[in-house]
Amino acid sequence: MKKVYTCFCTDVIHEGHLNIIHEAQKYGEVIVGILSDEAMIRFNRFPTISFDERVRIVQDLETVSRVVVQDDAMYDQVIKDLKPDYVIHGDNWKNGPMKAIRDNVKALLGTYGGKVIDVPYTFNENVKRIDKRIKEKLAMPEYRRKRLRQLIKICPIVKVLEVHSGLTGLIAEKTIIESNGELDQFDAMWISSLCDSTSKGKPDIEVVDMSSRFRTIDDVTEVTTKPIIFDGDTGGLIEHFVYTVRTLERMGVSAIIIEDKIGLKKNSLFGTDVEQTQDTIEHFCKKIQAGKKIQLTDDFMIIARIESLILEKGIDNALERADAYVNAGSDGIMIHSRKEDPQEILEFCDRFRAKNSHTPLVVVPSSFHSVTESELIKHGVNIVIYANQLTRSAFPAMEQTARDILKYHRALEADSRLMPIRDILTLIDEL
Ligand code: SPV
Ligand code: MG
Repeated sequence: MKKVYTCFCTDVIHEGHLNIIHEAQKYGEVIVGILSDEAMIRFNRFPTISFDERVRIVQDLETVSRVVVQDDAMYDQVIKDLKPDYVIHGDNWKNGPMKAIRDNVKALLGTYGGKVIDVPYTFNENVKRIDKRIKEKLAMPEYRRKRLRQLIKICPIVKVLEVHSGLTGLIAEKTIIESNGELDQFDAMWISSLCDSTSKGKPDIEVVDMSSRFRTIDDVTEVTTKPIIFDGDTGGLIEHFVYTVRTLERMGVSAIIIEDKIGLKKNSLFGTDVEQTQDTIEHFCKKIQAGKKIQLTDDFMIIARIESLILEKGIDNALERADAYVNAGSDGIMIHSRKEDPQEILEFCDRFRAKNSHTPLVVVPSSFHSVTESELIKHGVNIVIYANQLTRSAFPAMEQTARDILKYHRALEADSRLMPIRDILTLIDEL
């Protein structure tokens, strides 16, 4: 009997999947691959049920002869192991980022005479409704909040993009690319104090109040499902910080990062060019402890950000603080630097990891931007935040358009760089 293989990355079996199996049966015995969690989050979205449950719902189908694990969105290993005569898939993989997967499968099967079967993709009202339900479940506070901890366990490094509006949220949510045969997307979103303030035309000095910052979170959560890390600046007074923690937790935010500064906060990338005061270890530990005590779930994370390198106090000072903050209950450590050379950051990470193998480490490579994700992984970093690049790319593009309209007294000259009107009209999905 011929072997027909298909791969599912789904939390529910709907009529589209049944149709694929039905078609597959016409060609031989049906083997279904279940995409691992690790591969699914790069390729599609976070699963709403466990991997074992996803295996079980397919195993229960009488029409499926065997279920196997597929560890990678690319089929290389599974095709090598199974040598299927056919690989069957919905024809939606003929376009977009998934085309690379189909091309790869076709080439692999071609080496021994196997064939690809494309079946018309089922995307009727019923399937659309199921798809929407799953997305909405992922967006719910109780699901979203715990996802950062889940991602830290699953991902070699959690990739986080700055967002400050519904629109930038959609970019973090939906951008998926294929590069060198791998699909990739961001895992989470960073509500940066710098970019949230900048988008309101205000300096990054905690002048944009918490109500306004929460409003930004609302705008983002309305249109996305990915988890959120909130830039809490200094966290403010301890008496105020506990309220911030409660609100964020209720909103479904996964983590707050607070920096060990006190008084009038200025952006860290000014370094010692402006006056900035580091908090005492004792006082900052009290703030962490107060936050940890007030939170209601085990999901929410309070991450301590160390400013010792920014303030040129050296790695020993940073390590002493890291130790104290972890002992005070901090769920993670963010270490920051404004040097272009990542050496200092990497040395901190190595020395921290030598003593502490488990506390998540976070870095924000705005100045030391040459460092790659794979280098950071080697040095024990768990979360990388691209903290301001979206804002910095949008501003010059918008400014250039404004200049061109002024210069030419019409919009024609700017138009070739702009998104087509049709695309902007259809960018936002309606409910
Ligand atoms: C932010 O994005 O607001 C940050 C990171 O706090 S940095 O601007 O590098 O200090
Ligand atoms: Mg900030």
